Amino acid sequence: MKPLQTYPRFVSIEGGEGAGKSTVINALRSVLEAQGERVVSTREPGGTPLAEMIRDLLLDPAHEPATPETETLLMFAARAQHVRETIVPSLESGAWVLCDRFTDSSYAYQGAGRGVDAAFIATLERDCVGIVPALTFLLDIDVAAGRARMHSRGGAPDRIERERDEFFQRVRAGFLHRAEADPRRFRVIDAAQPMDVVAAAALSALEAYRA
Ligand code: Z5A
Repeated sequence: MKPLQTYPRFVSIEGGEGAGKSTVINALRSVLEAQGERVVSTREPGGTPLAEMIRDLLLDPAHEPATPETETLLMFAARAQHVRETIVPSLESGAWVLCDRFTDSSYAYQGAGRGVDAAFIATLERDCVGIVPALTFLLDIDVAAGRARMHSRGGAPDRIERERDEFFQRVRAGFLHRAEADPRRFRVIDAAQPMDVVAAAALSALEAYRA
């Protein structure tokens, strides 16, 4: 079996709704850039023009409901494009890549959340993606607290955000299970803390990782 390749500057940020991924990405980016590093911050699904079009298909509530398999394959179609067009070229040019979600989200949302077989996801990961982040921050927050943040931010919920709490509870458990299984890669941060505390925890974990 072909092993997944990793790059030391490939960092992903994961978590449920309203966990504060954007806040953490901005903090990591500022510190790295202040130290003279080149940083590419990107997101999934998305990160290239074609992958952003797939994102629109995935999140638009106007479409007919996607089957779990359709949703999974579209996530991986977007990711395959993103990896080849954006992530790998950036890493090979020496930049840091800060990725808002990556394959762990597929294991959590489509696997734990929708019941798609993890072995099928692992096959897609190996054959269509081929890489894994070296460092992953999991911003963990209680489902109700995360949803309350999103609610106070306003805006119409997308197709996935319309799911029920039980779905998001399975997703949260799926993320925690992955973090527990791979403690070398994951840093779990209590995202219920104030923003500056969450950002400081991520920055100190990044510094420890680089040391
Ligand atoms: N998805 C999937 O199913 N499978 C996959 O493989 C992938 C994705 C890759 C889009 O992702 C959807 O795709 C997502 C998973 C699915 N669906 N859901 N649900 P997304 O990342 O674009 O969507 P999101 O998770 O809903 O992201 P977000 O809305 O931008 O959340 P965030 O980046 O974690 O949060 P934020 O924007 O930084 O903060 C949210 C609000 O909370 C904002 O008003 C902040 O000011 C506030 N906030 C943040 N941190 C704090 C703290 N610490 N205290 C108080 N308030 C805070």
